[in-house]
Amino acid sequence: MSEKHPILKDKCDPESRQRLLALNNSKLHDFVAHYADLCRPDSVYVCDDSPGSVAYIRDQALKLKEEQALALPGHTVHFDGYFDQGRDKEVTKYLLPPDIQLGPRINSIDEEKGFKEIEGLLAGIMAGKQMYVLFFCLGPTFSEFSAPCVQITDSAYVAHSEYILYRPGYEYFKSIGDSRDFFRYVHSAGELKDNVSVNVDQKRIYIDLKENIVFSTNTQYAGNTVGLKKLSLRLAIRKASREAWLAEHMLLMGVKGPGGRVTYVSGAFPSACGKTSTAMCAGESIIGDDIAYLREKDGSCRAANVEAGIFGIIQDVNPKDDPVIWNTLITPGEVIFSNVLTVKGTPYWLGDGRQVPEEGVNFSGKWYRGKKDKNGNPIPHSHKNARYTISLSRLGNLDSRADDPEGVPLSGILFGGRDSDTWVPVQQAFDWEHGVLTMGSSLESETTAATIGQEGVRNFNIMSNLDFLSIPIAQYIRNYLAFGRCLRTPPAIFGVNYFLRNRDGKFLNGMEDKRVWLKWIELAIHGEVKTLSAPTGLLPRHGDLQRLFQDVLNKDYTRDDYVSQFTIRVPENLAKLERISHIYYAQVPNSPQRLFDVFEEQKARLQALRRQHGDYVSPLLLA
Ligand code: SPV
Ligand code: MN
Repeated sequence: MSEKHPILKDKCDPESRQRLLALNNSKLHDFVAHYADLCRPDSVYVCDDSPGSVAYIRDQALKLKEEQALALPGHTVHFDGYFDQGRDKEVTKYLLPPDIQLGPRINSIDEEKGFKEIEGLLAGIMAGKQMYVLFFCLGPTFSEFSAPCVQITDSAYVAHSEYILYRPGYEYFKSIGDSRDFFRYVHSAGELKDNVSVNVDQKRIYIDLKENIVFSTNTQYAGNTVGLKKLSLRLAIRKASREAWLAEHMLLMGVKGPGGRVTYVSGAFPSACGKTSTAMCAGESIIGDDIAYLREKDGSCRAANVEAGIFGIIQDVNPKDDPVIWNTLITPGEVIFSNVLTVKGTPYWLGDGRQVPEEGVNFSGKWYRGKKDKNGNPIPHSHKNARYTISLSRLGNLDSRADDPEGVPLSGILFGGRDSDTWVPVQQAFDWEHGVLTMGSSLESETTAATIGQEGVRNFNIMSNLDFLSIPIAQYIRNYLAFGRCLRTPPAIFGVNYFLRNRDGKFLNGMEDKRVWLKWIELAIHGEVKTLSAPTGLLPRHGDLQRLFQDVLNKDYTRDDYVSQFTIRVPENLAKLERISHIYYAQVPNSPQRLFDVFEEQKARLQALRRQHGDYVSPLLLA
């Protein structure tokens, strides 16, 4: 290796070189050498799975001030730049040859042009810095789900986050020998000032699907930089499409049923729509909160968590709404807080239930109450998208099968978005196809006032995976339909809506109601509740929910509550079908005809119900 790649001999200390040599993989060696040459770091540090490597990275993050120590042992804070507080869709693009098209909803750039641009940005970008080379495994190691990955980064914060969020992969990498089948990521935070990326206009996230490489420059926010998170999801979706499995933006959890039974379900929700809080529901067990792989095995559906940690939204984590995470965040142990407010080593965030401090340090620098941005808008003390990074192993509610190399048997899939006026809180699809098309492929989510100015704008977001699709939307739907056909008993599909409001704009459900929906879903999966047939799916009966509200929340659930929440809103449901059909007609080339047929059938059922009972139909009128 060293003769072939003198650059590595020059840049690596003997231990790092030894670690690279022990991985007898020429593609890996070529990759590291090429980017060491191009990025021109002062030195290259190669990590393995040892505690020494992790400790080195943690120390570097502090030493280089990408993180600062907080008062509690193990706690650190990291700040991303003021304009680097979330995933940046505008500058995230697939590098595509002229003969490949992903459709108008998916961002891309000509391969040659994009590659030239990104290599230009990477040239010399690590001068004065150290390059870290790290190995991880997506999914449990030594299993059918395993996907080995190598990350190059000059950010110790990114590397540190990955040690918390993913399973170690150096030893696993040894086992793949000279295989060429692994994912690669090249990241540089670029030039830093006050520890944040300054060249925001040169922020790019470019994805090379042919080579399975993602490039990320001039950004630090984890969703743009941590290769194994959303960058890998894009690569995995393409790989899954080739190999007939599914790579999904889904939580994975166990729901307890009668007699100690545990039923595994996954759930797709767009960002900030209750995915983590569902996975963390009291009394149930979490496997993962963000990305799951689904595979067919002997005719049944198995699912595994791709990750080993949580990069969770911290807003509203408080002792009442999320006691388990709250406790983790106030206990010594490894936590990276990002974009919160810190006051003398104590982190504060929105909705933490504490008095907002007068001043401190946040993503805007020194913060004081009343601070405004350039446009005169108040700067909150902590960013809405402020996060915490923890290992799942910290949680007492971690499911005992979270690392099972076989995955867990998946019996249900939930689809939910922010929907003020259309879907009932919970309903079961008639079958796989009906669920995939009218729920997953029809998923939408409303923006909140705080994000894009105008409130209530619905965004289409198929399976909550639109931001990450690396195959045409129509292909993705076909893959889903085919996947279901391979299964003896496909998972039952449920549409859920935590955000339904009444005419006065008041939410109809409490945060905890989802605990009841989960119990009902568990029973419905096993055929242990009778359902009512609505045009949009199978609805719970009042009696079952009343019993479950009593058992789970010790609450009364009146007939009035039930009727207001489960009334079929015919005009809104018809309007939704219209909207979604239009998107598929106008913006999704080659949409499957079955999709339009199933929409037409649903429309006909809704119209028939309206002829019989009017626009708003009480569930008590259904059989
Ligand atoms: C999401 O936004 O869906 C997240 C966080 O899970 S990010 O890493 O930004 O994707
Ligand atoms: Mn996510």
